[in-house]
Amino acid sequence: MNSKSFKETIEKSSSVLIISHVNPDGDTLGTMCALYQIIKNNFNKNPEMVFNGVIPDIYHFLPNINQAKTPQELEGKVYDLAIAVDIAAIDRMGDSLPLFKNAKVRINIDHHKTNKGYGDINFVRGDACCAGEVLFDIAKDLNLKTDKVTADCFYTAFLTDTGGFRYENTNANVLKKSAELVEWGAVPAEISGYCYESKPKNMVLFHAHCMMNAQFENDNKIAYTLISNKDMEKFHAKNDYTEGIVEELRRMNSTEISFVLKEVDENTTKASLRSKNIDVSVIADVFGGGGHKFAAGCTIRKPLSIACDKMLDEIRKKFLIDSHPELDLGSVQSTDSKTGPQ
Ligand SMILES: [Mn+2]
Repeated sequence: MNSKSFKETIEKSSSVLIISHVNPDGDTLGTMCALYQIIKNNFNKNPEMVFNGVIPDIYHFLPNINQAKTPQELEGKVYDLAIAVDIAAIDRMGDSLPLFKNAKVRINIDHHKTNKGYGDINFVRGDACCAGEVLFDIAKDLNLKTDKVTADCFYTAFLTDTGGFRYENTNANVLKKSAELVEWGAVPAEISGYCYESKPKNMVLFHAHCMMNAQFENDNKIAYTLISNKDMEKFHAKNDYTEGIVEELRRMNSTEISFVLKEVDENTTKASLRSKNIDVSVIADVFGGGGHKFAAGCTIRKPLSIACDKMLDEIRKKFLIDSHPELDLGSVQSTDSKTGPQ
């Protein structure tokens, strides 16, 4: 899809809504705020933004984020144009979905390879490091006016979706574009400080607790932890406190696959998976989820401990094949001997 259709569609829409995904992260929020600023700067329109769930405290520094509204506040409104950012599948819109569906025209800006192109106009590029990069390229292509506010928002998307410029999606182009954002006024140390050095004390202690409860299988190649609602209550943990734990488990030199299972209610468990070399999106897919090769997630309609057995079973089933000798699943121990978190 060419950038001209993006420009023309915005030009002829008098009301525009930008939609971010449930459990918002730095990419969806950064891209949403960047787009908000771009539309104000270049099209002389007042777009609206909608978020679902809780905006993590660390992202409250994002310019204009306080303008974002909840789907409840916007209920019943019909927009000329709705733009989804960083949303792999429509169910990731949560309560914002009716607003997207009811809009006269829908644009989909994303970088998830599993995105099926649910918009009327789709800008989906699996090669981009973040949804922010897809929008950045459109903005450059159209020669749109940008400023420090836009740069801060874009930089947050680039920084967080590349794990601080460490993941495999970090390449020369990503770094060149990030350098350009610094030229526009983004200050790397400042934004890294907000994103990575501002955890509340309870969150750090909660992470320590989850790490102490970690379980290991297959010579420590599979690392995981279970988080119950009791654990959450004990640390007064907000929903976003679970962010980063699955990456911490992957950080160990022995880990090939890490996952975190979080109790939603007695029959529902949320799973996050990470890996170093193995495509974990195929595991998430088994449970109706998806994501990227090395970072995926899903919801399992089972209680926490049963979901855990199912997850381990699926990992074994998928990778108990010759093509993954690195997992050496021959040495898997029985899951019966596990002790879960108290
Ligand atoms: Mn993203």
